[in-house]
Amino acid sequence: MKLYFSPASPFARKVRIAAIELGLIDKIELVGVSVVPGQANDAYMHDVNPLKKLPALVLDSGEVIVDSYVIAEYLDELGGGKLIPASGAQRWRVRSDHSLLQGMTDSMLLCRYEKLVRPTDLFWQGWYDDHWNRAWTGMARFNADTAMLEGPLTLSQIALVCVLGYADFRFPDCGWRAAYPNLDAFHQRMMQRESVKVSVPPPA
Ligand SMILES: N[C@@H](CCC(=O)N[C@@H](CS)C(=O)NCC(=O)O)C(=O)O
Repeated sequence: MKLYFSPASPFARKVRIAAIELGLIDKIELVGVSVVPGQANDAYMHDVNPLKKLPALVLDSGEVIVDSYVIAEYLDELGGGKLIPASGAQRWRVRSDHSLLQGMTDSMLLCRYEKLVRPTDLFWQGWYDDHWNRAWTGMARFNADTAMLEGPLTLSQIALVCVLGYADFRFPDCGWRAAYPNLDAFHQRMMQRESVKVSVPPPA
């Protein structure tokens, strides 16, 4: 299998952590790709993902799986279903938490693009603040969820560590550790895992 990724992508990081935790990383070739809004990457769009988004997983059959959740779900099935509970309340909780975290990551990425890509004179502060507020309020939501933070490893915990790692990477002065001490303790615990440690985004 080939995983199209970037070391900076929080969505791709989630898939890499899941693959390591599931014992599947040796079956995956990592292929680095650059995708930036407003910049062409016709080869990637044509051959892999018309949406020009990372990550994408190409199976040995040539079939392409897109969206980090779907890729993680595919890998989880292959690896024995350790990260997404198979049924019942636990399953919907993990999936719903994951959806929240996915939305928080999307909002943080939109903030990043607003500053990095959009021409400075078109910068829209109210829109930026609105999206940052979604990520920040989401952090408060998870800071209060000690059952989730202290429970067994799930895909939603992996998604949360990727949100926090992305905050460190792109918004280093946002102050999430001081504001959310439970998330700080969770992050420190998660950083003891090799999968989390080796996938920290490299310094920009
Ligand atoms: N829902 C997608 C989101 C993926 C996504 O937005 N990836 C970013 C990189 S972190 C991307 O490819 N951005 C390029 C673009 O939007 O042009 C997933 O979970 O895989």
